[in-house]
Amino acid sequence: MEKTFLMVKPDGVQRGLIGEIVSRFERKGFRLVAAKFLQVSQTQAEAHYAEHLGKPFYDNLIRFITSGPVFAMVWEGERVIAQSRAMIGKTDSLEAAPGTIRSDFAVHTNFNLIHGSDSPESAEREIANYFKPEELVVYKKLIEQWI
Ligand code: RTP
Ligand code: MG
Repeated sequence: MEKTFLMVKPDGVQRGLIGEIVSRFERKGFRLVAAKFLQVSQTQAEAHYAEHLGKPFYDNLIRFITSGPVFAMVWEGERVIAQSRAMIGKTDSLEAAPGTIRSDFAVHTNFNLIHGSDSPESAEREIANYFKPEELVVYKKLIEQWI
């Protein structure tokens, strides 16, 4: 089954939106595999946003993601990478479709509340950046036969 890495960013934590955001993925029918409340280190941040190195917003991005605690998660489910990106919405909240997390709660591109992996390769790399393999919990939920 496909896995993705999702992270409530420092602004989402400060605004008290961890519960709201986790709830959306639970209700959708995805399965929580791992979760961790942590402060992102400089090294983790640079690995996380390596693709943006050299862009004008890079320094701000690293400062922001290390500025306070985050809620990091691994979720599993059918097409979970694409579906969670759809639930999150476009990077700029103005372009995010109504009903998405960023449309419903974000105002600014730099404070867009949540990160979601954009491909299977990113998901694998990002999960490994925050979790040890043994921290991913394997279990069954009987309700999944209905999802
Ligand atoms: P994320 O990686 O954080 O989940 O967001 P994303 O895929 O929607 O956006 P991405 O292109 O990966 O950019 C990472 C973060 O950089 C900031 N950003 N600023 N033009 C800009 O000023 C600009 N473009 C991107 C955003 O905070 C974005 O979430
Ligand atoms: Mg991205």
